[in-house]
Amino acid sequence: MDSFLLKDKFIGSMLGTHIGDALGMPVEGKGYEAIEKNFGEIRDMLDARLGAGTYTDDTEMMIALAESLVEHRGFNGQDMAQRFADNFNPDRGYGSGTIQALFMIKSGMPWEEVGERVFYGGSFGNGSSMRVAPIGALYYNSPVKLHEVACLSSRITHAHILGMEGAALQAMAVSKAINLHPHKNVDARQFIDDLIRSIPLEADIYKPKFKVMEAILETPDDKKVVVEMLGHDSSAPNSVPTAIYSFLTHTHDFEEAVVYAVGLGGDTDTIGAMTGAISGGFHGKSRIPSRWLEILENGRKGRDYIEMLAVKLWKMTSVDS
Ligand code: R7I
Ligand code: MG
Ligand code: MG
Repeated sequence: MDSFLLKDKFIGSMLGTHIGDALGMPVEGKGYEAIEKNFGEIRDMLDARLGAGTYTDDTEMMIALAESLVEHRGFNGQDMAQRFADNFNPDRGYGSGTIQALFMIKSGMPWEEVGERVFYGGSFGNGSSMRVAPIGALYYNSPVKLHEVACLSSRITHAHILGMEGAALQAMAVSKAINLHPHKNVDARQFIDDLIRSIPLEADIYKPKFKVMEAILETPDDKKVVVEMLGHDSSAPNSVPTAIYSFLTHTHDFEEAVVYAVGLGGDTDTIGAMTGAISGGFHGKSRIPSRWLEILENGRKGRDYIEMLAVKLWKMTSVDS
């Protein structure tokens, strides 16, 4: 793949996370009917919480994860855990299990011991899936390494098998999108088949979901069925497949994919963030609407900082290969 296209895709995937997160943030927790009734389609970032275009825990954790990968030229569990804890801003809205994990890290507990203590055996929330765009990018060319690092990064806060498999699936979906040419049509069934073949799925939850997904690929406008079948809550099994579906049913356009994901209601910032990561990895930053890029928060760790991290990850792939 052309190196500058690859760079555009790395940036697209990480800014895509920020965009989906910020677009979905104001309506997190609302149903699709309530969103339709009160807002119609959400195509512009609304002023809520810390302001229009601001990110939540999804992007804040992605930033910490990317900082750690860059600093250590790969995975370092203790450092990544520490960065999650150091970057933690409670005003951004974190899941309760992750807050517990971050306090255990802050108290000095070794990172390998933290994840399993959350919810007595590990969380299956989507908190470790929403932040993995940098893993999908850095290891776009090394699926075995991608799988290993996605699982390890999840273990820090989400040690449940469903949390780890969700993170691995989401990271692999990002890497597959990065590997596809943005001007060619995507074969959705092929994408799904490749995806489930590339992750060793032990738990019996994701595979049947992907079968259902194949059956409803032609009817994305029936939101009731999509939400009933795939889910839209903050567990990984009820949100990672939903994000992949949002991308696969709207591969032609970044904006349409993310607007659709947010319009499904429920965990809108996170399903938006994960869809944005995949779709942004497919299209690249250059095909993301400029009105969205312009409104993203851009303070010390905002839009430009995220782009800089993406460029550093891209440079790591060209040096190593
Ligand atoms: O996964 P997590 O960081 O939450 C992420 C969500 C995203 O929507 C963010 O935007 C933010 O709003 O929060 O936090 P967790 O608390 O680990 O998991 C999220 C939810 O998954 C929990 O609140 C539970 O409802 C559910 N969950 C579990 N419930 C029971 N038993 C996850 N694991 C378990 C479990 O083991
Ligand atoms: Mg969030
Ligand atoms: Mg959320």
